[in-house]
Amino acid sequence: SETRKQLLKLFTEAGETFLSGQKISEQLGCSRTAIWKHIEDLRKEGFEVEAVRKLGYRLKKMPDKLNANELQLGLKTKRFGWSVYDQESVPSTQQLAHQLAHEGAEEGTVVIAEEQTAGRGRLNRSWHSPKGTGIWMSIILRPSIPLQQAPQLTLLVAVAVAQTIQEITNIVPDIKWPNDILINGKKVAGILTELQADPDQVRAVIVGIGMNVNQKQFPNDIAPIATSLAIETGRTFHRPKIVQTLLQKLEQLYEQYLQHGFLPIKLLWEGYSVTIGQQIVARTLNGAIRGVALGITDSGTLKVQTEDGAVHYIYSADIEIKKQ
Ligand code: BTX
Repeated sequence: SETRKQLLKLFTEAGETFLSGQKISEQLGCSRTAIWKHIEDLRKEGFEVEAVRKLGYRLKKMPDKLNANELQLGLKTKRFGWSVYDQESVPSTQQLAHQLAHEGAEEGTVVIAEEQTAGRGRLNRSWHSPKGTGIWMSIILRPSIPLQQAPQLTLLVAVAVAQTIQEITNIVPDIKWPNDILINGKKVAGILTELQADPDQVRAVIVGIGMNVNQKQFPNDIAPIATSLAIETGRTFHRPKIVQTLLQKLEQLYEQYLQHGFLPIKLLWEGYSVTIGQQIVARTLNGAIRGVALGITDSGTLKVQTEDGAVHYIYSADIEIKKQ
């Protein structure tokens, strides 16, 4: 309800400060009994509201739920995240986002779920997406760019994810070309960019982001290569706050990209990159290429120089970085 929204707004603006029942009822124009009832409802939803005699109320904790209410409370973006499809469980948020994009969903539309039962990575690989612990979301973009520039968006999203992790945890993560976000060499987040396109123009980009947040452990098959923010820091995190930060960073970088092109994004990306200058093996669908990663081109492809001096341009591959 509108009162509930206003009450939450008052609480979040007040921060650590107590609000008296008197003040709240004046501001919202309803009785103290009504306020008390709303506070009880919030508690049932998982909000922790502290009440101290003579001082009043303050909000101690918000529920760690990824729904539209939580995501939009205090959200500072202009467009991203103002249309949200929140789901308890879906096969894949990508699937639903594709469908919505086909139906004309606007730019910045977000699909988010507590759990994915068939989360996917690149090349039909699967993405482990257990309930209530990570961020599994897709966002719809509609840039007017030619097809060959689409890989730039994967790198842009990687920068947004890296900046978000840095802001939330103070850890500077690494980006491994094109789409892995690593902490201490282990994957903490992955990005999947898929297109809906006409022959030469992008109609929609469906950006899938998976971030391991509060998991304490992983299934055996990925345990050696996967990590979460909780494992790396020993803390747990409020996921809606992370999503808000991510949407803000994404929107900022995306606007910068549309106005000034890929160059500023490329510079930021290079700052997080662990690929450039390394001896690597790039496994592509057409075989493996061994050499030195020289850098990324202005379109976002990876430049690799093999021992014979030849330079290869790689659009898509899995990269193994050789220990030196
Ligand atoms: P990728 O193909 O680069 O990585 C997939 C590989 O990563 C898997 O084969 C497995 O080895 C490993 N892996 C699987 N699950 C995890 C995990 N939770 N943490 C770390 N490593 C893992 C990366 O693909 C792109 C992933 C995008 C996921 C998002 S979630 C929201 C959206 N919906 C959806 O179905 N996919 C995207």
